[in-house]
Amino acid sequence: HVGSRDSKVPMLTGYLLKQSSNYIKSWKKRWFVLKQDNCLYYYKTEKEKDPLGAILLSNYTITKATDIHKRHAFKALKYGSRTYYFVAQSEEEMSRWADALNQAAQTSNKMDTWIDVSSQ
Ligand code: 4IP
Repeated sequence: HVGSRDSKVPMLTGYLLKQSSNYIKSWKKRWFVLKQDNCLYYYKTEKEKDPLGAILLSNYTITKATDIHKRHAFKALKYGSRTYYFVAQSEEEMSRWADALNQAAQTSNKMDTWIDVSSQ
């Protein structure tokens, strides 16, 4: 489901695999919701009300993950922060997510700049 910026509808939702940050590096299937606040929320299932976590996309860069041996893998990278690895169900799903997340990351970058400038 794809929403537009002027509605309360999430920008993008769907299931992705997310790699755990520990040494086990297990893959968890999670329901992801990209919201208007440029945060990416993830839930155990789409029925869950409380998210397991949220990723503030500001200053993240989303690229193909060529450093892992999985198809349709992409990552979210930010200097000094956790690198998130994701796997989509198809190449098309991957680029849909990458585009939406990059767009959200850029929007929140601009907002950060604006906040920084105005608070000085
Ligand atoms: C867990 O791995 C899950 O991958 C968690 O993901 C993850 O938390 C944990 O990382 C990681 O230890 P195991 O179940 O194999 O132990 P989820 O929250 O989606 O269930 P996040 O949410 O942070 O990826 P740590 O580093 O947060 O503990």
